Amino acid sequence: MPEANFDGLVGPTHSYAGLSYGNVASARNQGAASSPRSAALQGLAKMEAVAALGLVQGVLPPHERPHVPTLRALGMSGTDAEVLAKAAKEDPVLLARVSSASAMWTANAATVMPAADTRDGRTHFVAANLREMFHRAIEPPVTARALVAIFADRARFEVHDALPARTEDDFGDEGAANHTRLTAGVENGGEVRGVHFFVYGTAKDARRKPSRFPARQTRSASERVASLGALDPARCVFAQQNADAIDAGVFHNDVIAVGNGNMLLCHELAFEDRAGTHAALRRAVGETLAIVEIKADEVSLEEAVKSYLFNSQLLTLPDGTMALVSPAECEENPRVKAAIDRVIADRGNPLARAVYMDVRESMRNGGGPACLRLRVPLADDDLGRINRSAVIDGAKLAELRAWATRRYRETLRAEDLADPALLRESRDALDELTRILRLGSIYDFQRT
Ligand code: SUG
Repeated sequence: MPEANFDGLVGPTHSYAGLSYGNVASARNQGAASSPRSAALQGLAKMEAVAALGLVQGVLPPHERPHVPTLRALGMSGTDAEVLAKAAKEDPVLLARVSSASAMWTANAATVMPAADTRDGRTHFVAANLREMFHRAIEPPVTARALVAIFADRARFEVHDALPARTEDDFGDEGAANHTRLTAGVENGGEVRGVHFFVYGTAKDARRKPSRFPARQTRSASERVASLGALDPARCVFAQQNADAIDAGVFHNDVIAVGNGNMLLCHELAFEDRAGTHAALRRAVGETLAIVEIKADEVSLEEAVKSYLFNSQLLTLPDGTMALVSPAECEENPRVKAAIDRVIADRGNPLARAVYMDVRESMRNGGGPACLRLRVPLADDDLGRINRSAVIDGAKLAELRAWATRRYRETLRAEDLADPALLRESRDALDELTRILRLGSIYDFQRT
C-alpha cells in the first residue's frame, strides 16, 4: 500500500509570536492576531483532500499549551492562574514559547524508517529533539507518547526517544523535514525497499556554514538517527544543505526539496555540493531516479521561500501517478505556477497533477502542506495493527470539525495567552480529543 500521512492538528493556542529565528514567515507575522479555529479547519480540509486522493490519512494530536510544567520547572509557582500571570509579567516571550502550537508541524515530529529497510524488520520512529528552538524543544516527550499510542504494537513498531542534545555542535535533529525516502519506482509504501536521504545544515568539518541564520540539523544527528533506525548504511545518503539557502530562510530541507518514490523535485541551490549529491543519489537509487531541478532564474530562492513551492506534498496515487499538494500561494505566483505546470507537462517524470490548498494560518508561521504531515510507509498488514481511531474517514472528519468549531476560539492575541480560561478550554479540548482518537492519557495534565 502507498505511504500513509499523519497530519498534526493545530492546538487551541495557535499564535504568531515570531519565535523561529531564520524562519522568514514567522518573523514577518510576529504580533499578528491568529485564528485557531480557521487553522484547525484548514488543516482538516487538507487532510480531507489527501484522503480523497485515495490515500490513508491519519492525525496526530496537538500538545498541551500553555505548558505550565515548563514554567514551574523554571521556578514559577502558585496556582496555574498565578503561574501564567507571573510568566506574562516577568517574561512574555517565555509565555509565548510555552504556548506555541508548533507541534502541528509533524514533519518535525520524528524520522520514520519503515520495516522494509530496517535490520529487524520493524518500523522505527525516532522522535526529533528540536533542540535549536526552545518552544520546539519541549515537544519530544509528548510526541513520543502520541506515536506510541498510535503505533503501539511492539512486534511491528519501535518508537525511540529523541536524541540527547547538549552543545551547539552535536545532535540537533529536526526529524523528517530533513529526511527523504526514495525508491526505484513510483511505489513508496512499506513493501518496497528505500534509500534514505538525510540532509544536514552543518557538521563539525563542514566546508561552509550559514552566516546569518542557524543550521538546525547536524550531520552527526542524522547519522545517529540512521543508526537507531537500524538502516543499512549502504542505502543511506548524507548531504549538506546549501549554506546560502539557509541564510535565505530555508531552515529545513523540505523548504527547498521534496522527494517521493523515484522523483526528487529540488531547487538548483538546495545542496552545498549539487553534482556530488545528485550522483550519490543516482548511485544509491539507480538510473530510474528522476531528479527534476528548478533553476534560480525560473524560481528564485526568495520566491521559493515565499511561495513554499518545495513544501508541497509529493504523493503517489493509487493509479501509479504522482500529485503535488501545494500551498495556494504557489497558484497565486505566476512564475511558480508556471514552473509547476512545466514539470507536469514534462513526460520525463511521474508528476501528473497539482492540487492547491489554503493552509494560510500555518503558512504565516512558515509551515506549508509538507510541514504539516509525517509520512509513514506502512505495509498492507500494518494497517490492521495501528490505532485506527487516529485514521481519518468521513465520520471522523465530521467529528473533528464539530470538535474544533465548538472548542477553538475564532481569534487569539498575545495578551490572551495569560488568560486562565484559555488554559482550561485547551485542556478540556485535548481531553475530549484523546477520547475521539483513543490515545489514552498522553498529556501531563491527565497524568498528575
Ligand atoms: O520550526 N514555525 C516552525 C515551522 C516548522 C515548519 N516545518 C517544516 N519546514 N517541516 C519552525 O520554525 C513559528 C512559531 C512562532 O513564531 O510563533 C514556528 O515554530
